[in-house]
Amino acid sequence: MSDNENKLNITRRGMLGATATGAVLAGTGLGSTLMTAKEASAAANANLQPGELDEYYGFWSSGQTGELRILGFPSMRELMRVPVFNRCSATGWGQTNESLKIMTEGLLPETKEFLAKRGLQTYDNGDLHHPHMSFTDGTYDGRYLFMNDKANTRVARVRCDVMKCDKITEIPNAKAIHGLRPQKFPRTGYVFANGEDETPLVNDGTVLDDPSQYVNIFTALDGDTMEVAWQVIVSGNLDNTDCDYQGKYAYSTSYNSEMGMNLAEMTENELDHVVVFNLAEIEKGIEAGDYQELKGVKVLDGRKGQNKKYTRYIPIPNSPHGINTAPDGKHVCINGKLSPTVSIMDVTKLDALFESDADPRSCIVGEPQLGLGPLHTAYDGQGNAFTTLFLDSQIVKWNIDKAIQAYGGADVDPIISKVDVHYQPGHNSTSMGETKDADGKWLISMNKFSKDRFLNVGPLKPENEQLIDISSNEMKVVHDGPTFAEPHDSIIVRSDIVNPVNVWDRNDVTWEDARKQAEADGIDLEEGAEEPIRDGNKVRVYMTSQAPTFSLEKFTVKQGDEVTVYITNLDDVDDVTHGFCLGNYGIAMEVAPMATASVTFTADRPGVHWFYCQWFCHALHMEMRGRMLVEPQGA
Ligand code: K7E
Ligand code: CUA
Repeated sequence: MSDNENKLNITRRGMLGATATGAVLAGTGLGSTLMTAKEASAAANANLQPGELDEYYGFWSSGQTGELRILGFPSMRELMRVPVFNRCSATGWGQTNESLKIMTEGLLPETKEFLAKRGLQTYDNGDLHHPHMSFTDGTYDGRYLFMNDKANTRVARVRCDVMKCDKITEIPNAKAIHGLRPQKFPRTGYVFANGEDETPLVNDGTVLDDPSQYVNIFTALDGDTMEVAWQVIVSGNLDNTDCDYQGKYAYSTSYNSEMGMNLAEMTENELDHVVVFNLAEIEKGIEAGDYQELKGVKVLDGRKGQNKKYTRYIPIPNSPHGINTAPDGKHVCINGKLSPTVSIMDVTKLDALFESDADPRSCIVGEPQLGLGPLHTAYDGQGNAFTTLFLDSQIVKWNIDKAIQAYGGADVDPIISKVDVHYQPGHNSTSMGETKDADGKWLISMNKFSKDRFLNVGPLKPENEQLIDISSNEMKVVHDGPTFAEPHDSIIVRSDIVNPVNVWDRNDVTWEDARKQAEADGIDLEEGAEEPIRDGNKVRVYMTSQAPTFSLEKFTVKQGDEVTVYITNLDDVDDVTHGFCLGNYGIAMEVAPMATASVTFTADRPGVHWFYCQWFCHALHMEMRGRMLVEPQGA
């Protein structure tokens, strides 16, 4: 068809009605210039009026920024950043005693020792890819968010009542926690976490450049305690993971079944695999004592050729990446990455693999060719799937049943439509799409490159996240949202499921240590103390804050004292957060309504040092300040 004929065709089809226009334009990549009436109204929904609240929460990873982000969705307004693996200048995360406790108590002893030699208490960086909410009975329950740190092999949890991180666990034996998912049924339960990088099982330097002795480790944590429940040694490496809606199986992709150490070796095989973990058999194996204990963790052997019922290996083309269970509770899409296919696994056929040693591929019921570079798949809850095509820079909408029929030989095309995205999408997420309550309204395409979509900010560009209306067969890009370094994954949660508080509960566990210390000192945290409490060269300062004053206008310490400042915010009012920033001492922290926060430092600079409240709280906020007087040594 010539260009002219093509245009003519569009015009003629356009006469047939708005829906057909949308379909044709989407197919030609011109879709972004015209909207149907229906699409325009959906776009209007995404652009909320001032003061209007969103229908969903978006929980966004921030990749190597190391924090969790909360967005209002579909407006894409960034609401909050929750520091997790990073240091935060605004909140004092990584500096307050309360945050340092959370960041350090789950580290392995060897890591603490390693960091101490560098003068650190904890890592400063993290690489957070996969935030997922806790489940009850196949849907989000609003209790916790769990997330991985690929950079330093950790798993963290955020409390949804206060939206603060409360646990970070370093995973022993494994390396580079990447894929992470909470158990969907009956509840979370387990949190499954993949170790991506291959290392010797005991990685103490005895084995170095001998990959034949390297392994990878699959970890299940207990989501309630955040302790490691068990681990399984696997063949090949581990990339992404998911689990079923029945509570029987978890499964992970491997792009390096070859156990190669360079690109050529890693991509050598046409088929890599998915490892299926049989949760009941693993629990039986632990009960039977079929494990070795390594760094305090029970480690089972689930490698190929072990003849055990812990794992099965399903060949999948080719370096598969994302793995996503459909809301139908039956089908799982495994995204082929180097293969243009998505492999559909039927979870009801997994029992047979473990019971009768059936052909491992017998659980694959469809393998549609969708386009180049399929990475992740999301769902609308109506039998359709949405797959990101990294190389084609498109999202493809396709029908699962039709793909299964085509695999069985029927002459049907499972592909419904494609839409161009800008550019190179990795993850995508649909509203409630990883739960049984997928609602088919919205999809977010998380694109790795933004190139020319925004004003140029220099060689380092933001990523581009595109909001797509999926309420009709023609997907419609309605919004571009730039983001920084670099969200991989997100979840979109109905707002009624998430109910954070406005003001802290004074009995919160977060400042348990501060309360114990205050009690030992005979002080009420809620009242503060008029003079610092001295204990050798340790000095404790107890203050309260109430807009626009701190309870102390000054306090005096001696040069070299180890000073701990405790602040309890008595403002029992929404949004009246105070802070404590100590000038030229590098100290700053947030003190939210009815919270206690504390920070410890050495007063090694003599002289007059002002502290001030750095969260704007009152018309007299500038006046909310005081002095720390440091007597010089020998005075
Ligand atoms: Cu595809 Cu780390 Cu989820 Cu990135 S992973 S895209
Ligand atoms: Cu208190 Cu600003």
